[in-house]
Amino acid sequence: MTTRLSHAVLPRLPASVKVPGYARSTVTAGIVHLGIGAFHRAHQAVYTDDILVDDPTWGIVAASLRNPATRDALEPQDGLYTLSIRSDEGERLRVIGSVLQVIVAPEALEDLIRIMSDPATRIVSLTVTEKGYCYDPATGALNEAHPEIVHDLSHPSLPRSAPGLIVEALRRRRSAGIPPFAVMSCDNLPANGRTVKRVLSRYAEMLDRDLGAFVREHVACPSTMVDRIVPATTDEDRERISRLLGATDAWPVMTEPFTQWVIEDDFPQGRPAWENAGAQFVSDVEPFEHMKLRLLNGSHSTLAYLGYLAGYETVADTMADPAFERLIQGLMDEEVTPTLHLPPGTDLQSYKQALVTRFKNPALRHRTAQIAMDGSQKLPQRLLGTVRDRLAKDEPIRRLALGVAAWMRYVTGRDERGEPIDVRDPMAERLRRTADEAGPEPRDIAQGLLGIGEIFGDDLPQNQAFTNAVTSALDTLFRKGAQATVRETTLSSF
Ligand code: CS2
Repeated sequence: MTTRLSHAVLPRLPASVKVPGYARSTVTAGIVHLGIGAFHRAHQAVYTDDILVDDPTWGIVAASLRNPATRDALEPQDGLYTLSIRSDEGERLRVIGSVLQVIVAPEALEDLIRIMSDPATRIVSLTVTEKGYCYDPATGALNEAHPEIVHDLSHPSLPRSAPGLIVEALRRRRSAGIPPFAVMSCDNLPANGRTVKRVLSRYAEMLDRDLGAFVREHVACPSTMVDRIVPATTDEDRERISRLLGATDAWPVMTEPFTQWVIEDDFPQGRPAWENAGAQFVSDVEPFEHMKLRLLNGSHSTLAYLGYLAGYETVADTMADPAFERLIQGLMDEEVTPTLHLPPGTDLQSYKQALVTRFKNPALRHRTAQIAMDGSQKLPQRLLGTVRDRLAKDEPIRRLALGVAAWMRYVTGRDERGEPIDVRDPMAERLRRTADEAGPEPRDIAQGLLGIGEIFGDDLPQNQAFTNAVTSALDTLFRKGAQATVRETTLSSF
């Protein structure tokens, strides 16, 4: 196929493919988005695409902080890409036009900072994953020894990290008398607005006390809860979508019908009317965030490690095993639910039922290995917060402990058949070393890994109920394997 997806081919696409309902030539940039991965393109970019008809001043200039792959795919197609919404009812296609330009930060750093410093940019949003915040996952404080932070502190006008970039742009705006943009984190961090604010103000303060105070007092960082499952695109997806379009799309994005976005309404320079596209503006995101991080992401990580170890490639394959479904249902109902303060009006039963259906979506090939990535950055907000709340009330944590133990088993780097696991994690080296040095005994491996304060803090390693539960689950995992352990856990009474 030779024709490439672009403006010129939009009128010739099949009628079933939804295309932008606005003239793209009239759209101007109002948002700079850092970290243009598939998630952003299936979520915030779609809500934005919906509102551009009414207000074309909110186009997105997106940046990749490292990798040129997204720019290379989207530039030849005028920034357009296909969103494929998949379920057992079939596949719906929609072309998204809200991304006007993709900048690769290391190649065009000055251009990026210049656009961020422009008064038209009123929001800087981020999906840079947990590790992109250069923070300590256990405390949420800036990791001052992080190599990129160390670099940026000594070269503040040539930043490599997301905090470094944002603070440099804020500094320039301040000295030019331009009000700061709002910084909107769309990552699965705990209290993502407060976390990004803490990281930015500390970094700014280390550069210059006044700048630190300015960021703390004047930069709005609304918290958000984002939700949509977005498996990585495969070559087979690329071929299928291109065939359906009749034009090549080098990087379509796969997703599910469900989507949710809850945002704290704190945008001093204005914001798009995303509520017209289904977003909810609220004054406190935390109840939504806890519900989502603990139920969805906590289950996801548990399924990812146990499912991978049991030899399942995707979440749907794992959930098709009744023992795993029972485990997740029990985890949500018995262990997570009692820790939640629900958002007003929530029907928790339907929410949880919908989660099970979403996990089982046979049309989404969401790989367990994809979710297993970066566990050191994910565990605290997905499982350990729930663990702490339950320990404080002397409540049982067997399923949560099994999730943590499965992560430990996974990061040792060898699967149940002795094959290597490609552990992708900013702490992979240290995790592997810690496990190797501990030797073959599960008890020693658990003790070694529990000693990593950036993940478990100072409190959990001291808590006997926790260390015993994790050690015993890890021991069973090593002796019997994931499948038998899950079966046993879901059959024994609590
Ligand atoms: C997943 C999330 O990869 C992961 O860690 O748990 O990306 C998950 O699919 C999203 O948070 C869903 O909103």
